[in-house]
Amino acid sequence: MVVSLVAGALWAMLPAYVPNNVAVLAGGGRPIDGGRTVDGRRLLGDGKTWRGTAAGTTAGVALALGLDAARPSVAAALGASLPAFPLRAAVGLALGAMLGDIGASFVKRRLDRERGAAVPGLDQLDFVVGALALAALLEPAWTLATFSPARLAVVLIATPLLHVTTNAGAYLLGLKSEPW
Ligand code: CTP
Ligand code: MG
Ligand code: K
Repeated sequence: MVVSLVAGALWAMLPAYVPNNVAVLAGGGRPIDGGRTVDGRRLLGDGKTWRGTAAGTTAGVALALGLDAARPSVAAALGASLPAFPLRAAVGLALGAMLGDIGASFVKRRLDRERGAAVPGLDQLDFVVGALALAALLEPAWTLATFSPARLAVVLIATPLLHVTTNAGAYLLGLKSEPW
């Protein structure tokens, strides 16, 4: 019961978790804002690049396709009910996660925080909000059925914990310049 709930919630969110981590590995090159500033502050900053965003989104969608292929055997092994990903849901979760993170950078720059500055809460949940919002826009019935209130509660509790640990790990491995 609990295993099924937690496994189902995390499985549903995996295509939204992976894009940010892949962007860290693939990032670099031209920033999305092209260096533009508003009131002396960068629109988004050098931490949001075309390459990172494209690679992150592609990885999230590819992962969803892989999860679909693995779903029957994993579900049977765990005795859990796991969601399948229609393509539009996969794109919504992966691209939405990237857009949520980009939106947070926009907000951070308006608050005069430099690239890399930590904003607790925003940093850990921006991509969750973006992913769920774009999935809901592109595949509303699937999103409503997949993210039941119980799964949503698991997502909101587990995501900040996972985000903090993976980013601290990436920092210790020298992949990321800040531990958040
Ligand atoms: N990254 C990227 N493109 C994105 C998101 C992330 O290229 N859309 C890469 C960048 O190299 C970025 C790193 O991943 O520096 C870490 O991502 P994140 O912590 O989101 O960016 P920050 O550099 O901390 O910048 P910000 O303060 O704007 O969040
Ligand atoms: Mg950061
Ligand atoms: K971020």
